[in-house]
Amino acid sequence: MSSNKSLKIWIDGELLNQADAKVSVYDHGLLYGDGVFEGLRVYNGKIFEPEAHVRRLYNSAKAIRLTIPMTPDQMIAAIALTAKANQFNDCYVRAVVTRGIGYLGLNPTKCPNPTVFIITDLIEMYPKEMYRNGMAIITASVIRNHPNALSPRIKSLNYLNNILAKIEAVDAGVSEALLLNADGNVAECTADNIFMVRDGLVITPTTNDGILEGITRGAILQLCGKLQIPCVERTIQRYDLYVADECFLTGTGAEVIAVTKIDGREIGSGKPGPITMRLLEAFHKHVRGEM
Ligand code: PXG
Repeated sequence: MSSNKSLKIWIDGELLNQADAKVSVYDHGLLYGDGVFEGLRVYNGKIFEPEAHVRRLYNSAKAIRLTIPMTPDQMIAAIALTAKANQFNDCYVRAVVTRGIGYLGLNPTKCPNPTVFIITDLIEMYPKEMYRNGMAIITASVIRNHPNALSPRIKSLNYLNNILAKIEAVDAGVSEALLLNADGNVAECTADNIFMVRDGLVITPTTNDGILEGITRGAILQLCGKLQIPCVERTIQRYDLYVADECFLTGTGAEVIAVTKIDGREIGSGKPGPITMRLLEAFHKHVRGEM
């Protein structure tokens, strides 16, 4: 879903009409996927966890030796301004920082000015029935990027790894694909972190398993604490998922969604489990400041 109205886009300090918001074909974000981004949400006119998102954005930039030409506070203000300019009370936000305009060679030091743009729009990641009934996923044949090649902790503009897995999901007629890491352990899905529940314990892979440290993942771990649901970050294998009582995904776009089938195997009862539904409800309250 995306808004039909003509949007205002924030680009390099200006709010432009959508039709006028353009980047150069010499921008290294386009030529090489050289840049970083964030996906955020605005709920009830308030940006959800702005500090955590902006911190991750600046850390991603630092890791690729990219200096964002504004302060984190200015970035948060620009995001708020863009959402307001489009009269969005609830929306999705994409904040992007590219290496900027250079020439047709890789050298990023030849790109003096990073490009920054912010898009706010409506999104619906998955249909409503899927939240009630759960989703099926498959394991992709491609593995998650090795941390020593390109760390999955960097939210870079290079999403080919995830896109190749997403294509496998689409080919299999499902909405998401699970990626394993180079050790064969469970990492994450193409745009979501993964959790499982076994005997009342909520388990999610560790940062060392090669994942993006999701903001939603962090919120769910905190909510488990508040609700006194035991949870751990621990390396898990695909077998653990197959025999789990419950499984769910978390992400800015998806929020919390139950997984009821993995590689053709029904998970638990084959319906969204009670802990998943409790956490989904708690998350909805949390984003609206009610919890
Ligand atoms: N893993 C990966 C690889 C992601 O890209 C997450 C986990 C979840 O992280 P957050 O911080 O969102 O809880 C992501 C997030 C999109 C889209 O356009 C992708 C994400 C978020 C929002 C929208 O498909 N990725």
